[in-house]
Amino acid sequence: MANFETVEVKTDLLIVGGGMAACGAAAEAAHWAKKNNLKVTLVDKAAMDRSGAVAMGLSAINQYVGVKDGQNSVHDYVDYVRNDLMGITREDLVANIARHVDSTVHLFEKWGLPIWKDAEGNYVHEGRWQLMINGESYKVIVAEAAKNALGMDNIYERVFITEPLMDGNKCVGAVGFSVRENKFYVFKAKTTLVAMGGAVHVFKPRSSGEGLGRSWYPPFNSGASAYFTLKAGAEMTCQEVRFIPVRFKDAYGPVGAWFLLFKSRATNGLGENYMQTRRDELEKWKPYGLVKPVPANLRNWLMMLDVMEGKGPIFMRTEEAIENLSKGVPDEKERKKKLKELESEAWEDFLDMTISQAILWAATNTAPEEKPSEIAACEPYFIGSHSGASGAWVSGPEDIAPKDYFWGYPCMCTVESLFAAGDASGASSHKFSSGSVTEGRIAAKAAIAYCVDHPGENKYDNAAIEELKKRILLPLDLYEEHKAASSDPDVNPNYIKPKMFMFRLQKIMDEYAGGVSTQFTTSKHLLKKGLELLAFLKEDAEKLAAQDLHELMRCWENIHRMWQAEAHVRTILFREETRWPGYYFRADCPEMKDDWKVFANCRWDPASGEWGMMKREIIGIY
Ligand code: SFD
Ligand code: AMP
Repeated sequence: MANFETVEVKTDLLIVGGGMAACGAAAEAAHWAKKNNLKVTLVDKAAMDRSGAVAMGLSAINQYVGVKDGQNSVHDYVDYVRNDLMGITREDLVANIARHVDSTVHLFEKWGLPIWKDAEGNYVHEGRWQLMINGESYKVIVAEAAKNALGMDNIYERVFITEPLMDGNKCVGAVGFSVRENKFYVFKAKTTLVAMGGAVHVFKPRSSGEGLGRSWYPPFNSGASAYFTLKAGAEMTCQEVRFIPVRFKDAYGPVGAWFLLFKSRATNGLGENYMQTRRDELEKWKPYGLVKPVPANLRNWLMMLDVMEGKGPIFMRTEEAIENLSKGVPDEKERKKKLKELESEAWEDFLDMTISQAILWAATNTAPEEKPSEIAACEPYFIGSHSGASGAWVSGPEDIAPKDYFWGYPCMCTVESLFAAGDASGASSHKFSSGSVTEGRIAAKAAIAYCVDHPGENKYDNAAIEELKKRILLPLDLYEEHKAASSDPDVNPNYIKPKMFMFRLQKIMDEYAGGVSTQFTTSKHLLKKGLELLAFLKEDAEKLAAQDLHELMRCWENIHRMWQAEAHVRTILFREETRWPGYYFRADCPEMKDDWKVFANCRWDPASGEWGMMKREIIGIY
C-alpha cells in the first residue's frame, strides 16, 4: 500500500468545505463554541480565499429581503421561491434563511465588502432582491472573517474529504487526504456540518477540446456534498431539480445585470422576443406560468422552443439596452458621460465574476454598446442554493417548521449529528451567496447546540478506518502495480484513468439523462438504459488509477459525481411528470400533474446497498 502517514484530528464541530456556507458556519460557530469551551475545525479541498463558487468573485448579492427597510416581507420571498420552483419548496427552510439574511449582508459590509450606494446612501438594487456589489474580492473578504474567527490552527486547507465516518446511523467525522503531501486525515468529530457545494461536469459540457473545463459552475465542486450525505445514509430531496442557467455563450458570463439592471431583452435570430411570441405557452404551466417574474425554468423553456425550431442564435441585446438607458438624457455631454458609465458597468459585471467573458469580448472585438452577444442554455448543474434545489433533506426550525419537518435541530439531516447547509441542503432554493452564508450560520449554531446536548464520547472502529484508508488510496496502488503493462500511462488494460472515466459518465448522462445534445429531453426508457450503463461504470470505478495525488483527487471527484448522477437519474425516473420543462423534459409524460405536487426523495441504505424512493408531502407555512 502507498506509504501515507495517518494524521488524526479530534474536534467537536467539523465543518467540511470552505465556501460561503462553511465561512458563515465558521464565523457563527466560533462565537458559540467559545461560550461552551468547544473546538471547531474546518477542512477545505482548496484554499479558502478563492475556493468554491465565489472564487472569481460575484457582481451581485442575490438575496437581500430588506425587511427593516420596509421593502419586502419574508412572506414575499417565500412566494417568489415557491413560484420559481413550480410549487416544490420547503417554505420553513426558505423563510428561516430569509428572516436572517439581511443581517448577513450587513455583516459583509462590516467586513469590508463594497456594496453600491445611490446618492442618498441606499443600496443600489439590481432587481427586487438583488444588490450590486464591487465583488471581485467577495470570497477573500468572507474567508478572512472565517479565518479570524477560527484561527489558522483550526483550518486544514488542501485536504480533500472523501468519506463520512459512521457509527451506525450517527456521523462521527470524516476522512480524506492531502492533495500536496502523502498524508491521510482522520477527523473525529462530535458533529459534522457538510458544506462542499454542488456538482459540475456530471453532464457533458458544451465546452470541449480546447475549452474543456470552462463551465458556469466552478469545476472544483464535484458532488462531494451529495456523496457524503448519501453515503452516510441521509435522505435526499429534489435530486431531479438540476439547474440550467442561461448565460453569455461560451464564456458563461452572468445575465442578471442585463435583464434586471439594464432592462435588456433577448431576441432570436429573426429579431423576435420569445418572451412575447411564446407567451401562450405559459398557460400550459399555470399557475406558475402566469406569475411574475416568470420562473427561471420557464424563461429557459420559451427560449429552448425557439432554438429547437432553428430560430437561433439567441442574442442579449446589449446595444439596444445601453441605447435605451442613455437616450433619456437630453444633454449631449451628459448623455456621453452616461454611456461611458454604462459601458464600464457592463465590463465590471464580467470582471467581477466571470473574467473569461470579458476576455472573450476583448478577443472578439465586442463593444456591448455596439453589438449584441449570444446567450445560450448551459449544461445541467447541481446547485441547491441557486435556482435548482438538490440536496439533503434537513430539519426546519422549531418555531415555524411543520411538525413533520422538525426533528430536533435546524439543518440536521435524517442522520444523527450530521448537518448540511448551502448547496448541500435541498428544497430551499434561491439562497445564493448571502443565503448560503446565512444557512451556514443557522446550521453551525444548531450543531454547537447538538454538541452541548450530547457531551458523551463517540465510538470508532479503527480497523474500519484502516480499511477506508486502503480503499481511498487504492488508485495509487493500482497505477504502480500495472503501469509497466503499456507505454502510454493513460491507456492500460488493467485500469481506467479519471479523465476517461469522467468522459464516460458525461456521455451516459448527456445521452440518457437529458443533456445538451438531447436538448434536455429524456424518458423512462432512456433513463432505465442510463441506469444500466451507470451500473457498469460503478463496477469499473473499482479500477480507477492515479499517477499522483492530483489524480487521486480526480478519481474521487468522479466517484462523487457518479453518485450524484445516480441519485439524479433515479429521481427523474421516479417523478412521472414534467414540472420544470426548461430544466428537463420527460418526453413520455410531458405535462405537470397535480398528484406529483410532492417532494421526490431518495435514500441509499448503507446496510443493504439498496436505493429507496419516497414521496413527501408539501406542507406550507403561509
Ligand atoms: O448571479 C470540498 N451564485 C451567486 N450568488 C449571489 O449571491 N450573487 C451572484 O452574483 C451569484 N452568481 C453566481 C453564483 C454561483 C456561481 C457558480 C456563479 C455565479 C458562476 C451562487 C453562490 O455562489 C452560491 O449560492 C454559494 O457559493 C453556495 O455556497 P456553498 O458554501 O454551498 O458552496 P461553495 O461556495 O461553492 O463552497 C463549496 C466549498 O466546498 C469545498 N469542497 N472541500 C473538501 N473536500 C471536498 N471533497 C470538497 N469539495 C468541495 C470547496 O473547495 C469550497 O470551499 S450569478 O451569476 O448566479
Ligand atoms: P443570473 O445572473 O441569471 O444568475 O441572475 C441573477 C438574479 O437575477 C437571480 O436571482 C435570477 O433569478 C434573477 N434573474 C435573472 N434574469 C431574470 C429575469 N429575466 N427575470 C427575473 N429575474 C431574473
